[in-house]
Order: sequence, then C-alpha cells, then structure tokens
Amino acid sequence: MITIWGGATSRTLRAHWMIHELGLEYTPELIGSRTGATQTKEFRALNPKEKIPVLVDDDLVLTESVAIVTYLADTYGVETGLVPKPYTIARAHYNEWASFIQMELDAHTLYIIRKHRDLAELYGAAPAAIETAIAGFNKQVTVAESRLTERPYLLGDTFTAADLLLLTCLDWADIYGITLAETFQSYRDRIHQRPPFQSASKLNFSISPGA
Ligand SMILES: N[C@@H](CCC(=O)N[C@@H](CS)C(=O)NCC(=O)O)C(=O)O
Repeated sequence: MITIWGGATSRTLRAHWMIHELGLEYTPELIGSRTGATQTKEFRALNPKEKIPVLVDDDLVLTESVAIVTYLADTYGVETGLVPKPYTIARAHYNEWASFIQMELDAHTLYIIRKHRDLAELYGAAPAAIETAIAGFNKQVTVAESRLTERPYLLGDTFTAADLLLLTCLDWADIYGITLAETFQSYRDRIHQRPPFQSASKLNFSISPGA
C-alpha cells in the first residue's frame, strides 16, 4: 500500500498528481509544512529532514518530490511514457529537465522568494536576494519557453513528468505575481484540463498551508 505524506504545497502536489495520473490507490496523509506535523516522532522516523512530501510503499520510504514522481512512473507506469524508460536518450533528457526545474526554477529562485519574503521571520528578510531570484527565474524559464514554441510538451508530443514538474513551478510563479510568457498560458491551460491534475490539486489543496 502506498502512502503520500504532505499537502498544500507545490512539491506535495507533484507526488499526488503522479499517483492520480497512474490511477493508483493510496492513502494521502495530508499534513502541512510548518504546522509542527513534520516534527512529530512518527514523521521524523520517516524523514529526519522534517520535510514533505514523503512516499511510503511497503518497505520503501522515499523523500524528494522529483525522486517520488520518477519512482512512481518507473514502477507503476512503465508503459505510460510519463517518465521515459531508463538507459534511453529520452530518459537522459528527462533527467536534464527534472534537474533543471528542481534547481533553477524551484530551489534557486522560487524557494528563495518563499524563504526570504513569505518566511522572512524564519530565514531573514533579503530584498536583494528576492530581486535576484525573480530575475534568475525569468532568465532561466525562457529556456523552457523556447522549447515549448517548438513542441507541445517539454519532451515532445506527449505530456510527461517533466511537464508535471514544470507546471508546478509555473503555477507557483504565477501565485507570486511573476508574469509568464504567452506560450506558457496555453501550455498551462492545456495541462490544467487534465483530470488527474484537477483531482490531485483538489485533494492537495484541501488543507490549509502552514504559516
Ligand atoms: N527538495 C524537497 C523540498 C521539500 C520541502 O522543502 N518541503 C517543504 C514544503 S514545500 C517542507 O516540508 N517544509 C516543512 C516544514 O518546514 O515544516 C522536495 O522537492 O521534496
């Protein structure tokens, strides 16, 4: 039996969304970040990093949203093409996009804004870092934009986990008031219509985020 811990954030959405894409049965444990729920003894035994999302699949405990998404598609959706098969060129490009999105659009830019603006009381206010993060996001995201002017999805003609990861960052940027290029509007509209996105979002955001 699969359990996904965590809700209410873009990172937790990724895990729920992939489960919904694959049509798997699972137990969502919708705990929020910064609510104290990631610091309980039970949760720390699963993830001493005190972070969500976490996947539990029988004996396997897996953290990191990109690793979770990739594991789920590799294990339960090999024929879906949601993540290209290992040892292929397509997989190398999937890895490339996944690393780029997680590092350049999430960790180095959007998460910096979150830490030093929304969570300034915890991490310190840093207006210059926020300005640089917004500029960095805008610069890096143009690479994805150029790609999407040539093909409907990041890896080609079909939706993959690379698009799932990108979409979560584009929606996160939109919430932060970052103006996205026109190419992204139609891309986002198209992906927002996917029933697994809609059902996973409804579930993921059914709890309030922590502070
Ligand atoms: N690199 C990790 C980041 C996970 C992360 O930072 N999660 C935040 C919420 S988005 C969290 O769990 N914070 C917990 C807390 O501070 O209570 C991933 O992509 O899964």
